[in-house]
Amino acid sequence: MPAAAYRFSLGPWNIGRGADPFGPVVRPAVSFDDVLKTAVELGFEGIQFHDDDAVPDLENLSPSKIVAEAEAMKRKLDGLGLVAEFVAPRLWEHPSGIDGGYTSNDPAARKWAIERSKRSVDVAMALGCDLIVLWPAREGTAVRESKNPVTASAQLIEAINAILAANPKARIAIEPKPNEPVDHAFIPTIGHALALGSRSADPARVGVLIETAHAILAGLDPSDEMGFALAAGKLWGVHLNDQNGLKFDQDKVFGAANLRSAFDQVRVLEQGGYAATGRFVGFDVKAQRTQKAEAATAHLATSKAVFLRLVEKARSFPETTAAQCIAARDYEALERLVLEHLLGG
Ligand code: 3MF
Ligand code: MG
Repeated sequence: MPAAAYRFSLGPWNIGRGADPFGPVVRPAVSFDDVLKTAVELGFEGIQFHDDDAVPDLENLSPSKIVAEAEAMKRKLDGLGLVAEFVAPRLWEHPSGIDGGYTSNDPAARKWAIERSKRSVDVAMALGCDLIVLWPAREGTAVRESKNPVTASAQLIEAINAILAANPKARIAIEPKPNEPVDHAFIPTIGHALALGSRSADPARVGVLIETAHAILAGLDPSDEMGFALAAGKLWGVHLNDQNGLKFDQDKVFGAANLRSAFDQVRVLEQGGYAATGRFVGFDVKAQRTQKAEAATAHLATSKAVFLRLVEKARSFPETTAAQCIAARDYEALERLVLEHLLGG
């Protein structure tokens, strides 16, 4: 039987303008149509959307107009053979989300966040996808005493329940991150996300999206986070990238900082049968600021190429020899086997 094939996705923010906290943009804006063109050229089938990527200016549009615009976007995707992977309500850039959305200390802001999330559900359905990604970016604190974590947990469940109630088909994938932009996030790990989902009104419709860099920032092994979610049938998306230790969220090319860790992530996706679920291998990678405009999509091509090379490495891994090392409790021999395999020996 042929091995299951992976499907790849990218987000429009992956093709950025090169701004960083210390300097302005260095490349011209890329139109959404050109992002879609790039996706097709690079062999990516899925598009990851923020709600306002799909429907710009949606805050100023009526619910019916939002749906009409999302339907127009769906027709555009159809014409190119692309599909929407998920829609994420972008709460963290709007003035109402300044202190977080669902856990803001301002009740009007909390109401806004839930309403906006319901509009995201409408956008997703019109795009023909049922997955809502929640990156709880500002749901946390910079000053620890500014919010009550007991109350915040209840508010997060309330928001999740409101999204689930908005449409019986909607599913939620929580994308945890321990810090940045906040100091302490309320849902820092996959364990927190799954625990929260299990306390929702419909746990079967709440899963997770795992980003490599976020797991590393939490001091955890990304492949173990993936294994934990896969075992629970809850790994509904990934944001593969890389991260060189505990510093700002780097969104480096997959495998660029730690090729062995990238191998372990691919291997656990293979072991957990991820490809057969039909879910996407998504990347959350940034082009380096130094890249010239015409070469500012190389990071996506490289991430995908590295992933596919590592699939070959995972499928050709000498499992029988590895099992013998494990049976003999000779983990030094196993270490050597892994390293030689990765070195091409
Ligand atoms: C966070 C995310 C996105 C962000 C994106 C832009 C779904 O890790 O994946 O939300 O918007 O990374 O910074
Ligand atoms: Mg991400």
